[in-house]
Amino acid sequence: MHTHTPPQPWWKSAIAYQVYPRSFQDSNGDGVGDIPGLISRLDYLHTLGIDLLWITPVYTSPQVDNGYDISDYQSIDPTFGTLADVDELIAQCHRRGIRLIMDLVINHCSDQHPWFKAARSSRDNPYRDWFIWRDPVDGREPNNWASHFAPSAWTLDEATGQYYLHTFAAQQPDLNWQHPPVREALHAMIDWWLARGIDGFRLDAISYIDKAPGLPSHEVDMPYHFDQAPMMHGPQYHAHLHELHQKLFRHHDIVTVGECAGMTVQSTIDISAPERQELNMAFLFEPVSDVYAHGMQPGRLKEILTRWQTGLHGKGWVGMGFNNHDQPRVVSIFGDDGPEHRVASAKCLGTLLLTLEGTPFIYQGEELGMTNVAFPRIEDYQDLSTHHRYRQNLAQGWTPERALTHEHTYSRDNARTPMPWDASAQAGFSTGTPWLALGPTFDHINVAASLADDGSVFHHYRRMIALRKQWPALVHGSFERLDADDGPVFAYVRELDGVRLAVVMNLSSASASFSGLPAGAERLQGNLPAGQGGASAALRPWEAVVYRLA
Ligand code: TEU
Repeated sequence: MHTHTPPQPWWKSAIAYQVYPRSFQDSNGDGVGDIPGLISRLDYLHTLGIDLLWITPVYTSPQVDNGYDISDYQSIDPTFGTLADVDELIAQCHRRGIRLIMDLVINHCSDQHPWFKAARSSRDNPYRDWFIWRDPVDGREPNNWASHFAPSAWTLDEATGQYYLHTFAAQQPDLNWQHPPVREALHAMIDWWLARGIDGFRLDAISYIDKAPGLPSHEVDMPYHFDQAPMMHGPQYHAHLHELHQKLFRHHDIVTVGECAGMTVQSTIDISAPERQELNMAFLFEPVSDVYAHGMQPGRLKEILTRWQTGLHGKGWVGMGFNNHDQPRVVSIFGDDGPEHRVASAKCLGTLLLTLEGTPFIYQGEELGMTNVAFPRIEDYQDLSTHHRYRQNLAQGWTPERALTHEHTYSRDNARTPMPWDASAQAGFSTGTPWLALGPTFDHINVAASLADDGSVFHHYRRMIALRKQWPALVHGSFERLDADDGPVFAYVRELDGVRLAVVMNLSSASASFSGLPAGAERLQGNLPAGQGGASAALRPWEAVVYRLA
């Protein structure tokens, strides 16, 4: 049928799903999700229709940052299981036609990793240069860089009298990528994982592996200033990525996805264009960052998505998603999570995700329309970045109430509450006490109820996934806007080889009208029962419809 399309790599048409293993399914009653639990739920993911699974870190770790502080890259934390469990997970995924990618956290490791323990043991230890050390300047930090999770990006090692650099928590020292033995050790580790049969990696915080030469202070005269610019995209950045590609990635049929900060269309092309031989794609974060900063404004979202869709087409590729384990729930910040519009807005946002160019990444529970939680006490939150930000906000004079309310909206734990499987005690997640409390909505927002209800968010995601698999135009087609203003209606056409699909949606909780749909459009899928449709349609709140154009 679509004979003009050149062969395309499988990962462009894949539908990805992210699992946060700690919160997905516990199998042994310790309150923490694990790999056997995940394996027991693969049929559910298969029913949804996904074919690429990304799991966040399950390696041995003190769990200061829930596994993003790794103390042994080549073993599995007992909380999650064993290497044999991972082998079983790979096999069970592959049996279902699901590829598995793992998190690659190589900007930093744990301060409990043997490399760092050796490095800090003395200034002349052979591992010293595996990390980034500087002498104090005027009795304090070598520069004014702030960490994501601590006031300063530097911590003094009292015993040896020098500071080490950590872009994230003090327990996550940055590896020194300028030191060749570091790269060699990481390459050997990556090779070992690829030989186990995994299908690729999500590269954590990868933009930070090369810093500005000389580690210059920010010009702002503050003791700790948060500005990522000099902390990333150093002169060797692309060379390091290219080296990974040359030595490792290109020898396997895998996919590589970068978690890159501060990306533009051009810098995404520079990483993901095939001829660059670096990564296959980088995540698109600008929509989420913008809604964070400005609240949901349809006009802004439409401008951002249009710029990326048209700018990358034929040149680069993104991982598309509005949710992950670091972000509040998409229905709560982009949509309307009140009782009246939660289901429609979650389905509308799912329609958006699954009709844009870029490999869609669904985050666990998004397909249920899971919402943010509002825990009553700051102690109820587990995430270290939530506590860091709370302390910072108190220090600048906020009341505890205001600082807590802020976390109700922004805490990473919004995304990390356990997956609600049914309405039973602990939602079928665990027979023990969950490590993080369930959201209060699990009595009605859960998997069992969603599977049983043909009108659920789940079934809409399932149908939209099937539609994307059926129509390559939704994956590879060009993008052209049909609406021309900054109002709530977002309408666009995806076209490939003469097949034209139109997507029309109302990104608001009020009715809207749209008159730009060409006559004779055939409705393929909608998120509400079919209405009048036609050339001059009234769109109900959060209505989203996919049409085939004549
Ligand atoms: O996040 C990298 C990152 O830049 C984060 O600061 C992110 O912007 C922030 O969490 C939003 O609140 C990655 C992981 O996704 C995150 O979970 C880890 O904590 C972090 O790296 C350190 O490994």
